[in-house]
Amino acid sequence: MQNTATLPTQITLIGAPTDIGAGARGASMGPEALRVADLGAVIEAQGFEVTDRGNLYGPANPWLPPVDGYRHLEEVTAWNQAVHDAVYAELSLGRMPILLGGDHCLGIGSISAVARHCREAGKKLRVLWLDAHADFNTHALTPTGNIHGMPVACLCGYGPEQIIGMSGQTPDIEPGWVRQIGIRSVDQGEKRLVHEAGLEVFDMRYLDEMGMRATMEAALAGLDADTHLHVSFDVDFLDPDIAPGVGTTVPGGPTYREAQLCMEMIADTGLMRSLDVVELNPAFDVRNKTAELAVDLIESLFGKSTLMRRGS
Ligand SMILES: [Mn+2]
Repeated sequence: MQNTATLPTQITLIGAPTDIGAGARGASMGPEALRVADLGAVIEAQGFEVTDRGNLYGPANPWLPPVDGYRHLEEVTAWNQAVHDAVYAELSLGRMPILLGGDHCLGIGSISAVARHCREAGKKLRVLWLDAHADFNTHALTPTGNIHGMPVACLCGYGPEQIIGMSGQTPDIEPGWVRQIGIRSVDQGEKRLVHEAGLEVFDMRYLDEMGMRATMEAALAGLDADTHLHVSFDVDFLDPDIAPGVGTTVPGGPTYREAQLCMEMIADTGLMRSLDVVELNPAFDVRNKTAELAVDLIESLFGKSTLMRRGS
């Protein structure tokens, strides 16, 4: 259904060049790869005004083993605080922030900022989590200690003190505000916690049986003009055949056409107010093709449709 709401006209790109929460090095090169693939110009061509604020600064990656079930907790905290402040500042200006990751641990800073903004503005929040993974691990459940597998749990209040409640309230968000799409790799203990918390997951089995259209209709149900829609786009959501440039490929993801439909249906709502693009890893990519694909899909998020439609 076409919504009458329109997107903000001013868009801000924020680079966060780090792989501090990841299990492989290289996501730190993600922001530049997206710029090389012309992200800013592509969004401008859809009729928006784009400002690139450049990159945030944070601690280097010391590449150490986990301590008490977390790798690099101190550095992860610093990066997320920087992301939180930058995203919140853009929302306060009435602009739409696009976070260029960086690994998915940065969703903690980004979405806690969105939650803070929504609380102050009296808006409802819906988070679409496009990912191969549920990212709902805790230090007790994680096999690796990599915090990029924990952001949804942290936002829902399951996590270390330093990185929960960044929005000024714990939990930052309710599990019921989240819809996860494309999930196909969940650790055993994590699965239990996902069920306990009541997270709504549209996994690949659901997608295969119902199709992308019915999946997105369900994930987008209940939105209204007072809803802030946040999209957290982990590039490993996509099938690795079309998107090899990620650190944690999982076979059996959405195809090019399914991903396009997903993005177009989000665009049709007119309600997207913030976006993360994370886990793009140029070290695993082939001639920047995954970055180009991500930009292509973001173009659809901003309203480019494959077919001409009446009234569009
Ligand atoms: Mn993820």
